[in-house]
Amino acid sequence: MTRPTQRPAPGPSRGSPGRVGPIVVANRLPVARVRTADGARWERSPGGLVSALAPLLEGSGGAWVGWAGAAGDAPEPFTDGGIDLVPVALSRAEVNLFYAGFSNGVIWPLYHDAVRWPEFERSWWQPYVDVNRRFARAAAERVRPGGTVWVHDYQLQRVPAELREIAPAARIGFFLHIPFPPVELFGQLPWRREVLEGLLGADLVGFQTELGAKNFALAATRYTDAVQGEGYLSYRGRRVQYGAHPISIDTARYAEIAARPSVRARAQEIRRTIGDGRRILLGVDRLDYTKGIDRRLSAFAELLERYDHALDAVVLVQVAVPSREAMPDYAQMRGRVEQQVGHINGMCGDGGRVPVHYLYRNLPQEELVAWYSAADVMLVTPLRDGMNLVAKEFVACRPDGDGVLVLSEFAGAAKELDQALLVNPHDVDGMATAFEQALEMPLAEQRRRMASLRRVIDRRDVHTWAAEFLDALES
Ligand code: ADQ
Repeated sequence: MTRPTQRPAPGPSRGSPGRVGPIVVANRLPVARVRTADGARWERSPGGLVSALAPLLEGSGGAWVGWAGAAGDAPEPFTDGGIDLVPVALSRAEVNLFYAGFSNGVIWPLYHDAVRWPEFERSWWQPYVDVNRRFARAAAERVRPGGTVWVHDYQLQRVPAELREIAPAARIGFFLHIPFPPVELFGQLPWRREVLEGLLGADLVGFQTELGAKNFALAATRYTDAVQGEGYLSYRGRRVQYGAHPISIDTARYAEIAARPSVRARAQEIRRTIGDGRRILLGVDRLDYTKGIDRRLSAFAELLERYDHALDAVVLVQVAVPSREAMPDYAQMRGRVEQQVGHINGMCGDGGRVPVHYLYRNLPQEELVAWYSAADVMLVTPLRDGMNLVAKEFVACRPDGDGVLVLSEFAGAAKELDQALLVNPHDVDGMATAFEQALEMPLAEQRRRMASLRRVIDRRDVHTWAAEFLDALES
């Protein structure tokens, strides 16, 4: 794991001396326990959320409330890298019922347009409420009167209301990292009112896109006594702001890594060895059924059929990060993807060269950036995605301004990155055509599109995102 570089917080209002930092509440703490030769130690987790929020918290009187990742008793609160960390305990049963069950078996599929059927298992709801209450209590113990609490994501939708009960003077923000579904789908949820009431405990509810924000407001006015105002909801005598606050990446950090001589050399090596005269198409995803890896592989197989001498022309590298491996849906998905890779390579490979390289692992950040830099075409084709940071990371790692991004119109990122080649990930033929178009795109057009994409992530990086959200919450 790489340790994110600490950057000063942007803007005059953030991180200023004497300013009290927020209490961040997220399912996971920003550190993970790693084994070492002489025991174990905490290591800062990589990722945009951690690098955006860490500078706001360090030595600020703020804190991060979250689960440390192991079932059973929680460690005592401690400080790491200048951040006060407040571990919340989850029993083995709660990891199954609250996390794997309700969060990932009901909310995750339902909010991703039910691309898998959500299991409305009744015994999962109460553990979800109980665990959310525990997170709220831990936050309430830390927050000062009038202080700010920023709650994150779909595992903790009841926290704002639970927290308001016990800390009514707090400023409470909630950000949903995944989509908020259309009301016709959301309405299927047997606990729809309780979930909405949970969110309505916040002063500001943020979404990745305008559509998510609209879906939420419609559901709230339909299933609770919230009343629509001009850009806000009136709810039980309070004003609940809501809106789109699209997350971004640490653009400067990715660009800096991509410019390192060692990374450029590694990218050259990848082109020479894996590319070997062929154009490289790249996919990088958590192995999740929402990411559309299977349909992408089908579209690549279609492309191979269309190309003469395909084996000498193109290669697909699919990097898949292990994810939720204990859940049957995920294990099946992995099996299907690996079978498909085997099938394509068996049909089209020649013993020496294969058309698909498949890596099932986490990569160190420098290695990931080298892959982004080496690719000719980046394939980001989820069936539904809140944002998709991989699309933005690819753009940040193209210092020469070449390369093509093929992007699903169902990723939140498509709203901002509209100069990508947008595709419908369900349309295998259409995707194969877009892959062809990407491979044949003249360099001048690649550069023109890439410059436009780059402007988007230069204008709004993850630090701007965090600062804007907190400014909106505290104003
Ligand atoms: P995710 O569903 O996890 O996030 P995404 O936004 O693509 O999806 O983020 C994945 C992260 O994992 C990226 O930062 C990427 O660099 C990293 N990663 C991918 N493959 C890797 C590999 N092999 N090795 C190491 N790192 C790898 C959820 C939502 C998204 C939303 C984010 C942030 O589902 O829609 O964009 O939160 O809000």
